[in-house]
Amino acid sequence: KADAFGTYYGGYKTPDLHLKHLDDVAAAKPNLAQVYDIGNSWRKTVGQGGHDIKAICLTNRQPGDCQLSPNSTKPRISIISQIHAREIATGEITWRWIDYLANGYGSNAKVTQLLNSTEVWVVPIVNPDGVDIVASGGNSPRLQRKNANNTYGSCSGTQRGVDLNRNHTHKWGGASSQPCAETYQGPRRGSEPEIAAIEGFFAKIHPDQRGPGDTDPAPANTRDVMISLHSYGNYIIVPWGYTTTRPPNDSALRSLGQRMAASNGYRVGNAAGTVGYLASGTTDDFTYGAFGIASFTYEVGGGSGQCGGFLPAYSCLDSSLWPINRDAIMTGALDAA
Ligand code: ING
Ligand code: ZN
Repeated sequence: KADAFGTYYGGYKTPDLHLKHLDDVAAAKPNLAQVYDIGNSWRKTVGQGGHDIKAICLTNRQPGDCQLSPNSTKPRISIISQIHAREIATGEITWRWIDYLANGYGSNAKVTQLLNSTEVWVVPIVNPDGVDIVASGGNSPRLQRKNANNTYGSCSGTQRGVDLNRNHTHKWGGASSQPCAETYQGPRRGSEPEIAAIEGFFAKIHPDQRGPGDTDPAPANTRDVMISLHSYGNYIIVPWGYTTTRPPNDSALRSLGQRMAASNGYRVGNAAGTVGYLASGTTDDFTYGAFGIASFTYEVGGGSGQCGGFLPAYSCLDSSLWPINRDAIMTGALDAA
């Protein structure tokens, strides 16, 4: 299980440590950072432990900046990670991204330019209950993908839970309806508290351009960007996930995807053209479909070797996973700026 420092498997952090980190950064850099509680994990909603889900906003704060309101003066980029618990490199990348911005402001020219012009929102742990399950394995992390909701079906071990990246409300319903499946979509669109939290958060910070029902897509919001970090495969995935049909903004989405991929070398395409399967109810389909935001899923890391798979050695973050993805995210963020 997690050690006394709240780390596991060579240095990866527990949800408690991630939440404390956000508060520590905001306390150390009050002019740059602000933290918001955006909702609860499933276990917290049923009184079985669990966690808050929190977002941090980073910018060179002027009056009116970093508010949970759609009327920002600065463009916004959001980066979220560990919606799938076992994809442990992704939370470590956002941890380091937060520190990189908070510590680099005023000394690193790109960071300074970014935070002078843009609000950077980060939700490092979207699925904290799942990450607790992963960390409970200590040096043999448990490969939990889904959340911890055990009220659907009678499943055992890591079969329990809802795949939060199939539970979003836009074009929901094309994934598995079997509760014990890895890609169980849940009984209803947005059924899970983690998805209510993250969707409610996005709806607070972006003008809601949804048409009636599932109208595809919202009018383009060419200002804001969303990146959801997953692993693995070395891909930058663009909408749609639920269909092979290309969206109206396809060429603009792929063009920004290619500019980001100049740093990490990842292959850019839709789900069908990268991972090779369709996925309904994903985060990027939701933020693109509901708000018209340029939305991307990164699949960080390859499929084999000590830096591949769901559990890359912690040292892999230093050698490749962190620097190449930091620079790719920076390209996307500066594009918003
Ligand atoms: N991969 C993503 C998944 O949720 C994905 C792939 C993301 C497809 C977004 C389409 C859209 O299955 C992992 N590793 O979770
Ligand atoms: Zn994933």
